[in-house]
Amino acid sequence: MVDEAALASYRDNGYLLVKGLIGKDEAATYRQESHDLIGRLNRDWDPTWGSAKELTMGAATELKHCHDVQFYSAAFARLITDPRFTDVAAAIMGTPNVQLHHTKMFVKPPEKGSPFPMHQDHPFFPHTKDSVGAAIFHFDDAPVEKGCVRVVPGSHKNGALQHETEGSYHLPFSEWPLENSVPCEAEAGDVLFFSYHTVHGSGTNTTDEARTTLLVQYRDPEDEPIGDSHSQSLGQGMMLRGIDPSSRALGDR
Ligand SMILES: O=C(O)CCC(=O)C(=O)O
Repeated sequence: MVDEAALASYRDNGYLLVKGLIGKDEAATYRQESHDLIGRLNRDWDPTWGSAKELTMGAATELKHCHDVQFYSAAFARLITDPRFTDVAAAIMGTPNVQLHHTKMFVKPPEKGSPFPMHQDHPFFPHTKDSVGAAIFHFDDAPVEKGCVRVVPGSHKNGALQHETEGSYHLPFSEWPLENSVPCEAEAGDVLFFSYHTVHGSGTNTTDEARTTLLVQYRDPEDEPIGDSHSQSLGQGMMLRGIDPSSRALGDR
């Protein structure tokens, strides 16, 4: 569980790195699960944003990923309902109820793991009450050189910002350079929480080791999506903690 000082820091900065939320041995097991899954999928589609080339001076980079991992391995279903995680998400939102929006596992391959331009998650899936948050589980260490996630502290207080749309939603590079953000270096087992209004991105993995993470987007079940963008994610609406007080019929989501 997080204490009041940590919650105050989250409210102030828009992010919170929770050290050792899961153990290093557990993280190593999930790392193996992730890499095994990527191997089984054997996909050649690369989700690197078109706009990422602006950060690599045109050099090609690579990203491996899987959405909705809990539909491929029960280990991930256990992780996203683990109270060590859901208790923090609940405390951050100030509600006992935590609902799944979607999950997304990323492996940034060695030497050329793709960066992410600075952006908010808000334009991808806006909601009426702005409760939506991300939790990034680190399954291996993520120093700056591995392209750790970077944030702009306090940027969530600006609310929704205008994004450019070419090559995925991103903020103008001149106003929001990656270098001006704060690197959130993490160790295996750490989890980074941030609001969908927090401006964030990440650098290129230039090391000889992969960076392996699982991003879980969650929300208050009483927070309604605006429009139906991103509503196709499998398992969206699953309760991770507590109940859905709205008790909307499943087909109405
Ligand atoms: O994993 C990362 O480096 C950043 C991912 C991200 O920002 C996103 O998927 O919105």
